[in-house]
Amino acid sequence: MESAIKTVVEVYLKFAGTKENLSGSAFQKMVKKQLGNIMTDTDSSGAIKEMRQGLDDNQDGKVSFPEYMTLVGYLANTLSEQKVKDQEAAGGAPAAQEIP
Ligand SMILES: [Ca+2]
Repeated sequence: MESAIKTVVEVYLKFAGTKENLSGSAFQKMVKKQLGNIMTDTDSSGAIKEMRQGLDDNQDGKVSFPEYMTLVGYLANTLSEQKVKDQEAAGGAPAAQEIP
């Protein structure tokens, strides 16, 4: 858990460089290099641009740390939902909400 949190912060700082935000091109690079296995469409610059626009709460064209954390939370949520589905499909442990 601690190493995962450090990684989330380090990846952001690596791609933000000395700036306080991820620029459009930095965000493109970050998604392509870091999220190719967890997301689809990461080879599409247009799809990544749309995703950035969806995250960009203050509409400044850049991704701030809180905006980046929205993406991390979204991906974690998607991953956990997918794991539940996989377990159900495999006849494995039921989802927590199904346990009486
Ligand atoms: Ca922004």
